[in-house]
Amino acid sequence: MSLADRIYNGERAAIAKAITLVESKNQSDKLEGKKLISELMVKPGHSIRLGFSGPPGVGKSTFIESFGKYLVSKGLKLGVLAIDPSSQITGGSILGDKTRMIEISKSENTFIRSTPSKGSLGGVSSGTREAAIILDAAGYDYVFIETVGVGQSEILASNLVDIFTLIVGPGSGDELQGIKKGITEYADIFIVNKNDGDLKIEASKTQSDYKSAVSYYRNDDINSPLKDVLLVSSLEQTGMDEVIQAVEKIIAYNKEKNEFDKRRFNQLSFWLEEQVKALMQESLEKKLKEEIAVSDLTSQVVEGKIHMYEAIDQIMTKVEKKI
Ligand SMILES: Nc1nc2c(ncn2[C@@H]2O[C@H](COP(=O)(O)OP(=O)(O)OP(=O)(O)O)[C@@H](O)[C@H]2O)c(=O)[nH]1
Ligand SMILES: [Mg+2]
Repeated sequence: MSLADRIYNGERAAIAKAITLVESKNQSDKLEGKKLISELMVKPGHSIRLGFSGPPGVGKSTFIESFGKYLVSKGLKLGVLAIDPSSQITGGSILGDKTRMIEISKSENTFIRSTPSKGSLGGVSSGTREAAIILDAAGYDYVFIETVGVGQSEILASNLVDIFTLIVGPGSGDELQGIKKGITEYADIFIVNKNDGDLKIEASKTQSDYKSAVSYYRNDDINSPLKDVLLVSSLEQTGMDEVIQAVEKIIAYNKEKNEFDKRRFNQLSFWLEEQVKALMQESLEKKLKEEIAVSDLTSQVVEGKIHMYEAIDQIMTKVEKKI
């Protein structure tokens, strides 16, 4: 049986192998991975992709474990793709997040992949998008993507998912200032985690801070389910009903407004553009090295034979000719 067929059958070993292929830096693996993804994209599954981002230590992994358990208890299949900064130290993907998601990783209905963030671009690793396609084809209902919030990465992560969620902790009012413009624009749902014990009062305060901060970005439709601010405790597994309800409402709303398909279309076109740009840059840099004597021109600049800007013009003329 082909690898694609084994994935359609939901075979775990096949999924793991396929994700390894799309994450690989090896040329022949890459080629095989591309063929596989092309095959899988012809017959997509039905999964909804949810992105979870937020500052380090806010409880993203704990939330995913807790919310994941909740979904699995409802009979749903869940795939988790985590970009794990903690495994950066060991360079492996086994010791990090998996230990924190131990319970759900035991379930037959979950597939968890934790990728070290080393070498990844802004928190989203190359291969995450492809891994989501693999899990979708394998029949998973939800695919979660966890990324650490470091500026640009959230914007990249929001480009991979149907719903993008920002998780914050109680009392993150300071961050609010910085996040206001960027992230609140991209996030569809806000979750204030750690709403338990002594932190409850602070969590409620954070919720209202966020509510007023995001009110500016809410659309005119008062019935819009977007940009709601929810309170949860991942440790006590409370607030999970509200999260799934918010997710379902947004999906239904976006589908009705044609926004759901539009987002996926835009994401695909962003992907195409990104790939072409990367390939163009690669090929131009190669040409620049091989055929255009940058160091010669540099010497001429140093020796005062030509000006810096003349050198740049000369290079650009040559580059344009190549294109
Ligand atoms: N009180 C309380 N603590 C929590 C809750 N969720 C997570 N924590 C604690 O917060 C700490 C960080 O949790 P993680 O789930 O590792 O956080 P993270 O956001 O995934 O962290 P990174 O992946 O390192 O960015 C741990 O000590 C958790 O036990 C919660 O709901 N309530
Ligand atoms: Mg984590």
